[in-house]
Amino acid sequence: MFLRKGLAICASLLLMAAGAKAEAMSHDHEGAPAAAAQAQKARTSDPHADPHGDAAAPGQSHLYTPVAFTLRSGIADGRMVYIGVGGAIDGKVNPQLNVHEGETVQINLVNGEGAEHDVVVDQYAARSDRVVAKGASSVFSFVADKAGEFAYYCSVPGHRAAGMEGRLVVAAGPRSKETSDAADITRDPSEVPPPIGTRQPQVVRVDLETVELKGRLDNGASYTYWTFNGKVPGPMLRVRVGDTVETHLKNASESVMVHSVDFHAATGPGGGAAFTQTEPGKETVVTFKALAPGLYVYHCATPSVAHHITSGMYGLILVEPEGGLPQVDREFYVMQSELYTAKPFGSIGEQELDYDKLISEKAEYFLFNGAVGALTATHPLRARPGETVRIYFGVGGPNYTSTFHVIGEIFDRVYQGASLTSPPITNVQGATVGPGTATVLEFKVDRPGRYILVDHALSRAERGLAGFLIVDGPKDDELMHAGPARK
Ligand SMILES: [Cu+2]
Repeated sequence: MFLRKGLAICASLLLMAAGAKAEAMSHDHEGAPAAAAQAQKARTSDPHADPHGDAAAPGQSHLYTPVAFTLRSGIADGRMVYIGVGGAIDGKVNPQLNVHEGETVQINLVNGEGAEHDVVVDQYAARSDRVVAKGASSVFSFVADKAGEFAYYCSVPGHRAAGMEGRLVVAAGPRSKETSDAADITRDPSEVPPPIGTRQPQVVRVDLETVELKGRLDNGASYTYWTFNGKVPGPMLRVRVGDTVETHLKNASESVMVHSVDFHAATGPGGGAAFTQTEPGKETVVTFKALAPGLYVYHCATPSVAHHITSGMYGLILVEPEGGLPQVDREFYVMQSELYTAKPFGSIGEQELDYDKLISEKAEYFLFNGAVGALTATHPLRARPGETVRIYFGVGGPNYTSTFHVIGEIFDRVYQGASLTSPPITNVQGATVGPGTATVLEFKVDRPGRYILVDHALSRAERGLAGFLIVDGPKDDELMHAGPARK
């Protein structure tokens, strides 16, 4: 078990690295089907994960859209097995295939090691053609018109006994449409307010609305997020030192919970939370003076605070020093958090918080900007070679410390602890950022390619935590190329 998991992690990192490499070696890397992009695409387009499709209009019929699975033959722990490819079954040995009554099921069989194989489901009198050579594939489909639990297996003599058998579970009744009406709650990392410039201190009004809504956590999975302004993280706020920040906190009338806001940029009881405990349908106002420059987390501080934070209630406020920050070409807003669902990572359907896991810090999901795929499939970061990039990075948490790293890049400057009044440290591989804190990172992107944002506690990449920085432009072989040094 341990070995298999370890291999799965290695394999997916290799895939990502291979993706980055293929990307870097190609001019036309938007068109190059790099492995990481494919892996991501498999997640986003896997019809099993979301049979209704992301683009589908609510209420539209998807009865005839097949629920597709890809199985690859292979060896695991010395046994002959099927290995799931893509979506919720990715990397799983003899994965359970979950469908609903009445759905058309399509199974793609890929020969992964060269022996002859097929897939048979007796109860539906359904079978694939045999695949006889490595790389060969076949496809078959059937309508799952009987609810129940059935075996799928390889009918080549001896193979079923050798391990090639899994379960097809047909749930009674149609699949709930719950995930197709889930909102996109992910925050676009390019949503950074413009620099303040050189103006005098003034009163700045900030409007925050706390909104509880069903959002897409992953393809085929939803979660009832609690948010500031409907996105995760909440809006990035930008003021200057000496400004007076007048915050109006409105709690939407549809809310179930009381919410509030605690600004780490503020000095005073609860960072403002003492004055902003807000009932549904009500509004509170708190005003504070931004005394110290820096990049600060804000979050809901209504008990249980960890529950409100994990559900999406956090954001960043930048208090610029007088005169602002040095100009850069691109600024991005990225926040990390973790989620403690009752069902394991990758489960389909509506996910619920598990309070015991939350208080014992056993996270299922690790997320950049609110959801799996937020910074890969939905909103990858983009820049051009030669541009300078600044990332405002914060950890909502509520519990895990991040070692933020961009694979294939070195941070030219890191403002440790997000202190903007201390000199930044230079030439740094990773920034350690604890929960409820932040950092500012700057670097120049020198070479085109796809760079991967991670927390270098890389097991978390297996639980949703990854982002892309896509750098388009002419390649520069001086900095890196495949093969030996050139004369
Ligand atoms: Cu709250």
